[in-house]
Amino acid sequence: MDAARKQDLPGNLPASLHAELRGDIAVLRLSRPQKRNALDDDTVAGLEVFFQQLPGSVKAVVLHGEGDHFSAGLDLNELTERDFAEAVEHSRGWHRIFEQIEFGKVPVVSVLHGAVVGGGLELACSTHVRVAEESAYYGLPEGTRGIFVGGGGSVRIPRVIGVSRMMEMMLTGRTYGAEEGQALGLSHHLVPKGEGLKKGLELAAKIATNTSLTNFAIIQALPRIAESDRSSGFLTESLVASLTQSGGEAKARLKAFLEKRAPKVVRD
Ligand code: 1HE
Repeated sequence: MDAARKQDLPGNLPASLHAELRGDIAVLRLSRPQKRNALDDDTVAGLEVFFQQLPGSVKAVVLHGEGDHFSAGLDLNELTERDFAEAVEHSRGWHRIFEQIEFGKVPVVSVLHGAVVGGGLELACSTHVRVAEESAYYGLPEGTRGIFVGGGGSVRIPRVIGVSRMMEMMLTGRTYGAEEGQALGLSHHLVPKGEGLKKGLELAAKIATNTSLTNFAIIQALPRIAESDRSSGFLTESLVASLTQSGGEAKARLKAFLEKRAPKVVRD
């Protein structure tokens, strides 16, 4: 790895996060396998530092987990010590930080395996592209623990699988396996055990070849358009489409296609 570029990544991360640069892709690993990558305050604060301080040279992020599980969710040890006001502040903190992931500088690909539960699923659902290994399973044990989602799960997860399904998961403690999760849209790609990171990096590399303006429009404008009323959505879409088309890189890419110098669309 290029040592000079590595210094570009935030150096002040907690031990539970490991970051490295692979070209223009930043790879962030949840590194607390002894606690199944449970998300304690230090780790979540570290996520904020990482995403806030991402250098401009980074075009996409891959987020994955060390050990047998992506994440066991909120660190339940810390939960027992909070009063009402602290709990609100804690939840609002997760909201702010996960918003930075979803509406951040660059697309984020997550690689899921083993337990993707509670806050781990909330974190996964704030990423843009999700790759699951066959070992992945999804759950929302909050219901059975006497608590509720607090990391934006009730906003994001219904947008992926629907309110009814999320409600049933929380009420009954049901988990979905990797294949079911793939069918439901919890993951976009399903790969064999041990191949998630490779696939995640491959997808991130493809994403990195898009123009920055297009990636910006996709992660910033698309979800907002989808949630606005139709007439505002159509107007915003026209403005964003015109903005992206006016870029020099877009013009060059369209010209390359018309001159038969650009690849055709091929079936994967
Ligand atoms: C933890 C946590 C945790 C493990 N907080 N310490 N999330 C949950 O309810 C899921 C809780 N965890 C589990 O169900 C299991 O740990 C797993 C299925 C994920 C993995 O099982 P396993 O057998 O591989 O590991 P383990 O033996 O249960 O756990 C290993 C250690 O990790 C152990 O600590 P040790 O000191 O006894 O070795 C566990 O206590 C610890 N550990 N998960 C704290 N979550 C913003 S709101 C979000 C709300 C939520 O996320 S609620 C859902 C919480």
